[in-house]
Amino acid sequence: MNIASKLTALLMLTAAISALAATKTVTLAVPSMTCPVCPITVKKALDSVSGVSKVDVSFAKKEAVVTFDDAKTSVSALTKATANAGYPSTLEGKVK
Ligand SMILES: [Cu+2]
Repeated sequence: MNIASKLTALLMLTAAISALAATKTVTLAVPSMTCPVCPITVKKALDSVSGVSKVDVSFAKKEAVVTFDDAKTSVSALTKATANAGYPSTLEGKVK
């Protein structure tokens, strides 16, 4: 193998690894938020999940938009975290 093909192989491997550890954004429906203070609790619960980089909770829409590293956490870990905080949630739409 010459250097050029070794480099190409390395680049392909790097691309494969970063494709595995992708940043995803999901919207969770959190119907049990009943007052404007609830989103604070939901945000705290989601922020504490390792791998989560961004949380936006909307009380008006009763949903949480979460950005996370799917190599470190999963949608089920996120819904479990909100449920443990007293706010069961479900995935809305698709994982992007
Ligand atoms: Cu509340």
